[in-house]
Amino acid sequence: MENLAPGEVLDPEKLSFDKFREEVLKDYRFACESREASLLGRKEVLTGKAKFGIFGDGKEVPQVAMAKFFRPGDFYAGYYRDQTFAFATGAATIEEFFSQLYADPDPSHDPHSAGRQMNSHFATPFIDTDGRTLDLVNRKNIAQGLAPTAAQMPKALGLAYASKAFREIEVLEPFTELSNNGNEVCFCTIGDASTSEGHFWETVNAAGVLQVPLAIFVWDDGYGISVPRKLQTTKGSISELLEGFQKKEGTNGIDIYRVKAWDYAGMCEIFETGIRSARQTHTPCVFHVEEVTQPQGHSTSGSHERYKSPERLEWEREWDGIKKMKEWFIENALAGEEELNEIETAAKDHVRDSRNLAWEKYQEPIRVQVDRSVTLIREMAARNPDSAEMLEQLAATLAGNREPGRKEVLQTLYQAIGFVGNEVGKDAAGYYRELLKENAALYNTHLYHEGERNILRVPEVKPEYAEDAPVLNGYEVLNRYFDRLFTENPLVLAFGEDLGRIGDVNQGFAGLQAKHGANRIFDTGIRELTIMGQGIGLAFRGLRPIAEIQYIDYLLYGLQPLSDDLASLQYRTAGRQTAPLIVRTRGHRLEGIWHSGSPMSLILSSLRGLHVCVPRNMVQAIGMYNTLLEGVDPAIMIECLNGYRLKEKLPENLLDFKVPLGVPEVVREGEDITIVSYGSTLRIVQDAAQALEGYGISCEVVDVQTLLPFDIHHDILSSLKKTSRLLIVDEDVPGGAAGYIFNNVMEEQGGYRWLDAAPRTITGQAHRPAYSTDGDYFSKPNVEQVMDVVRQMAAE
Ligand SMILES: Cc1ncc(C[n+]2csc(CCOP(=O)(O)OP(=O)(O)O)c2C)c(N)n1
Ligand SMILES: [Mg+2]
Repeated sequence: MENLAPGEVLDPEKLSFDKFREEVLKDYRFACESREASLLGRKEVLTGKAKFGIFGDGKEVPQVAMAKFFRPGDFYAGYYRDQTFAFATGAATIEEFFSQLYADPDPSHDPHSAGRQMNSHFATPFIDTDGRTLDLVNRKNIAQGLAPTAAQMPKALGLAYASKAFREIEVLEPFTELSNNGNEVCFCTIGDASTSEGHFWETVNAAGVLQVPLAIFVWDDGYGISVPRKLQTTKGSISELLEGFQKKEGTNGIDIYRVKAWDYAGMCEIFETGIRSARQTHTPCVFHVEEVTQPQGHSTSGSHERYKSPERLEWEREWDGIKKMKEWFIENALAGEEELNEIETAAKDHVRDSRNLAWEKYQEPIRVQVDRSVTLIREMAARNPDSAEMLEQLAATLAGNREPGRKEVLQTLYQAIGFVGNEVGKDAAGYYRELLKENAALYNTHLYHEGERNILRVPEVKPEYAEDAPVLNGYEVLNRYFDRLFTENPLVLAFGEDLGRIGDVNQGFAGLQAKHGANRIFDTGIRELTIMGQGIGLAFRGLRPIAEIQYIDYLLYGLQPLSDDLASLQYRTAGRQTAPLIVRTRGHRLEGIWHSGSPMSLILSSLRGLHVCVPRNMVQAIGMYNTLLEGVDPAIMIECLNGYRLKEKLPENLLDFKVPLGVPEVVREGEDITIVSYGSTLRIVQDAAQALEGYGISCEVVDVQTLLPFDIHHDILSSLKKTSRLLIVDEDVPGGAAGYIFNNVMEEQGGYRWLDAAPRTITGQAHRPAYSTDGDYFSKPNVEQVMDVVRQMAAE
């Protein structure tokens, strides 16, 4: 195919017959290899060499057709059925497929997830080890999938939206390594049953409104595990249901196509049409791929005979895509049965060899560990005749294990050392510790970026103030900052509900859309889930989006992609992918049940993998934005809702000063008690500290500034060493973020050793905050409460 760009459309009339034949036979080979990988993969699970398997059998032919139109620069966001697509696009090899199935933690064996993901979750690198974005426009890009159904949808919207941004935003023109005039299509796949999720509908609607090059392939095999289509989809047809979205003359919308999964030639033709239009005109499309089969059932966890009728099973055998593709070759005299049989045999051999190689590579380092452990245990036995028999038994069991894991090695060593003690078992204990370290590197790394752009390497730069520095409302300080930021940094985009025209509900962006363009600062529909997805996708593609959740109380609507996808992304790709999205929101307290939330413990539990910034005012927030933009990790910024109208001095070095993450600030020095807080309650604490002076109590007030990372230098401990008393104040629920801080100071920092009085927390009430001033006073921490507790503690 030397005359064709990779992924370019085949036109039989332009090609010689031989070349055409060669190309379609290659597709047949990919399909056969993929089927073999599914069959063998299932066996590996059933014989115990792998723990779980989910395969793409039955979906091979649509995927080789789809792969033909996937070009360098394009993106894929899909789910666990798409191994054939990964093979056909060159994103994965069969050997890698098996390495992932075995959970091989060596990233050179499973480069997609370093053994951290279940099988068929592929990923191509988006950044290098130093955090630099790669030349994505020259690569076929696979955004790693995830198990939650339809979770690929929100980010797919963002991946497609980036093409629109690159095409329309003038200041992005120089970034030719990221985009070629927005010609990149995002290919998105989803199962028929998963279209029942809200994620699907919100994404389709947003794509129809925004007009972005998103191509959605629905693999309709009639089931979501055991639940049939008629219980999933109104009228039993997703394409029929989507008809109202159809784009017409003079409207926006999407194009909807219906194809049959066994019709290779028909799919090639339709996919080509839809993808070309998406690429050129940014019209989104949905391909409803019907009559897909699932020869081995859903996964290795069950058997489909339990819920499919004998007739259905018979139909699936008859309409198997590979069988039909073979018939098509023969009917059209493209190849004879013998030639096709040879391809099938070669596919079997190749898959078997790849599997063997993957297994050998997976087992090799473990066998080295087994051998060394057995030797060490036998040495201990020689030196310790009393325990020799038991030790020999342990050594023999480990040596005899035909499929040992790292876990068995460590368990055996631990037991053996237990028999003889650390003295006799000195060498084994040393080896044990070495292995713990090695395994921690394999299994517990890459939650955040660890290379050059590690956020903790960003040094502090203090704000500088002119003598006559203006004193402005907090929102005005932010507004000046965003204006400068959008002037200097072409990669930033900001969007959310009411963020464009009116410049957000608190005017941080007021007037900036008119100045910097409606394609850089813009309004979205009310759809928090896909606003987050839009941000994730844009960040994947090398941009620096700031995506808004209007009030933190509405974070729950957008939490799923943040938690499942964004927070786990660097971990589950072992650092090969990141999406440095900044989620901007506002919270803590204003008015009533849904505008006063401070759900920090919800965030702390669900968003490990993001940084959590809780600035006390807007200048601190700006310093944190600047720091975040130096790194490549995602983050959430919680501005104080009641802080926008507080007066602050405007720094001169607006774009340059940086607040380091994980470094608390002592905002008031004192001797008698350390009060730790952040965000809006910090002001309450400061007022209380001031008033407590009148009672002769000297309070040291510490602003933690960020909850993740948390006090990396143990500054709170230093304060505690001086005061010997600790009070933590915030407005999350009891035992929420205050409990988290408590745990950090007591356990991580060993703070309990310095206490002269019982440590305390003051938090919001367990119920939601009641409406109005009195409701706030009795629902959230207040000055008198802080004073009262401090006075009690001082008297202890
Ligand atoms: C949010 C969520 N709920 C439930 C599951 C369990 N689950 C995994 S696959 C699946 C069925 C998906 O069916 P479909 O979308 O048709 O894809 P198929 O597997 O048939 O290709 C379910 C319910 C899940 N992974 N995520
Ligand atoms: Mg299905």
